[in-house]
Formats: sequence, C-alpha cells, structure tokens
Amino acid sequence: MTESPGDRILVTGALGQIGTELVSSLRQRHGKDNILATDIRSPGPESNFPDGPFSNLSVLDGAKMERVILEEGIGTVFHLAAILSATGEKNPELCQRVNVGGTVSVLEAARDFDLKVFAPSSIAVFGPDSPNIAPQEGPLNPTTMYGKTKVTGEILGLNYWKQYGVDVRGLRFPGLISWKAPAGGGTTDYAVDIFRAAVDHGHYDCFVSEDTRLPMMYMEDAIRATESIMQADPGSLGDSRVGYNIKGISFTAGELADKIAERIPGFTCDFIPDFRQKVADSWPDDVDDEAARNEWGWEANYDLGRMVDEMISNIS
Ligand code: NAD
Ligand code: AKB
Repeated sequence: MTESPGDRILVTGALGQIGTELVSSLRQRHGKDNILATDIRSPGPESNFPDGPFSNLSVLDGAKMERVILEEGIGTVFHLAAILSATGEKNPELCQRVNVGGTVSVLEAARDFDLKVFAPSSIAVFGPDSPNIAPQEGPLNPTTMYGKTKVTGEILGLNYWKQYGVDVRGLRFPGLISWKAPAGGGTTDYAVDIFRAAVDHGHYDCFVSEDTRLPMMYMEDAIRATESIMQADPGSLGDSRVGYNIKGISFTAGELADKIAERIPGFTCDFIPDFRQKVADSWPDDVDDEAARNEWGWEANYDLGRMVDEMISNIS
C-alpha cells in the first residue's frame, strides 16, 4: 500500500439518483474543485447536475481508474456506479459485471493507494427468508442478481478491511425518494415516479400492489447518513461497517397514494403489478437499525407526511 495521492474525493456513478445530490453536498462541504464527479455517461445539456470537475470513467476500467486517482490526487472514493434491481433482473450478466467488477476495481485501487471507500449496499441483500423487520445480522439469501451482487460487495468490503486494512464503509440503503434526479432502474422507483405523475397528470399506474410495504428513505436523510458514517470514528464501527441497516420510513404503496391524494385533490392511482412485484415481495417490510444507532448515532429525520410534503412542494 502506498500513501494516498492526495485528499480530493472521487465519486463513481455520479450522475445517478444519489450521486447528483451527494456531489452537490460534498462540494458545499469540501469545496467545488475538491470533488471529481465521474460516470460512464456525460451530463446532458438540460441536466441540473452541479457545476464542477467531471470526467468520463467506467468502473470496469481499473487501469484508467488508478491513473485518474494518481493524477487527480484522490484520497477517498464514493463508489455509486451500479445496475439496480429491475434493470438487473432484465440483464443479470451486466448487473454482475458492473456491480461486482466495479467494486473490485475500486477496492483494488483503494488497496494500492490507501484510499477510504464508501460502497453502498441495499435492503436487496435480504431475501424471502428474512424476518419482516430485517435484523442487522440475519439470513442474506436474496433471490435477485442485484441482491446477490450487494451481498458479494459486503463480503468483499469486509475482506479488504480485515485482510488489507482498507477503510471501507457502507449502508444498506432502503428505497430512496428524491426529486432532483430520476430513479435509476430499481424496484422502489414507483415511490419516486408517483410524485411526478401526480403533479403532472393527477394519476399514476403503480407497478406494485396496493399492499406492498417496503423500507424507504427521503434522500436528505440518505445523504446525511452517508456523510455521518464516513465521518464516524473508525474505532466505533464493528463488523457491520460495510452494510449498516438504516431505518427511514416504511409504508405501503396504497398508504403513499392516500397521502398524496390528501394533498393533490382528485389524484388517483391504479395498481397494476408487473415483474417487479416478485422482487418487492422478496424484500422485508422494514429494517432494525440498532447497530447504526448505537455505533455512530444514526437517526432519520423524515416521516411519511414530511417526505410527501417536501416532494410535492419541490416538484410543483
Ligand atoms: P443510479 O442508477 O441512479 O446511478 C448509477 C450510475 O452509475 C448511473 O449514472 C450510471 O450511468 C452509472 N454507471 C453504470 N454503469 C457504469 C460503469 N460501468 N461505470 C461508471 N458508471 C456507471 O443509482 P443510484 O440510485 O444513484 O445508486 C447508487 C448506489 O446506491 C448503487 O450502488 C445502488 O445499488 C445503491 N442503492 C441505491 C438505492 C436507491 O434507492 N437509489 C437503494 C439502495 C442502494
Ligand atoms: C432498487 O429498487 O433496486 C433500489 C434498492 C432498494 O436497492 N432502489
């Protein structure tokens, strides 16, 4: 392991749902020029992606990644590039290649250059044998390719920490709800898309059933959780350091539609489940986040009502 080339921050998959908001928050905290946003695609002309350094980088190109890390003086990587669950069920080979291959590229670079890494996991690590309220330490038997890649990511992260001392940290994000960038091909995307449809058309065709309950979180909480775990005292983090459960809001698709209808009179929602129903049914209703609370003081700020108010007011 050689000393980190510098203390700038590299974000992979930066143009996605999380990256768009994380880059903005990191640039406010550390200065615009200290955050290098990267993605396999480029920001479109209409994009509201935050202004600042940007490069094209595929996480599958490990040699280029190491070159960029050296040339740009990188000390920390927020590794967000991935293929999410719904796209992953349609193209499992791509999902495995990007999610596992990309994570290996980042971890190898981190081992070579002593980098600190944030590599998010997901509630998709749980499968049908999980209790409804998924414990931190319980069975991890996902049925989706995406979930399997996330379990592999956690195993790899813990291994690089234990074997090579690489400071890898991660969170099992619930479905994230936000308005600045569209959701990127996940099963929980209905909880994002419903707001735009409600504001623009007063109607939404929801691709999961009315009684589907999943763990969710407002993006502001997710960004705060990300920054908090990266700032946490390493001595306080146990073996969950690569995939802490973090609790946000648990609601059914029907409850979400009702809350929106209370605020947008006349809003209607039809529930027409497709292939994503099976994925949703394989995930827990909620998570137990005692480890995150005890070890680095996690607590969500947003409940269902406050999240719905924020989403409608920002989209409107
Ligand atoms: P997203 O799909 O919105 O963004 C992913 C980005 O990765 C895209 O901009 C895409 O262009 C890029 N990408 C794809 N292949 C690439 C490659 N080969 N090289 C470089 N970039 C590539 O995803 P997101 O919602 O921002 O998720 C970020 C991370 O958080 C992922 O690891 C995801 O599994 C995890 N996560 C997200 C959620 C959520 O609800 N958004 C929930 C749980 C976990
Ligand atoms: C997805 O639905 O794939 C993501 C996730 C929960 O990981 N939002």
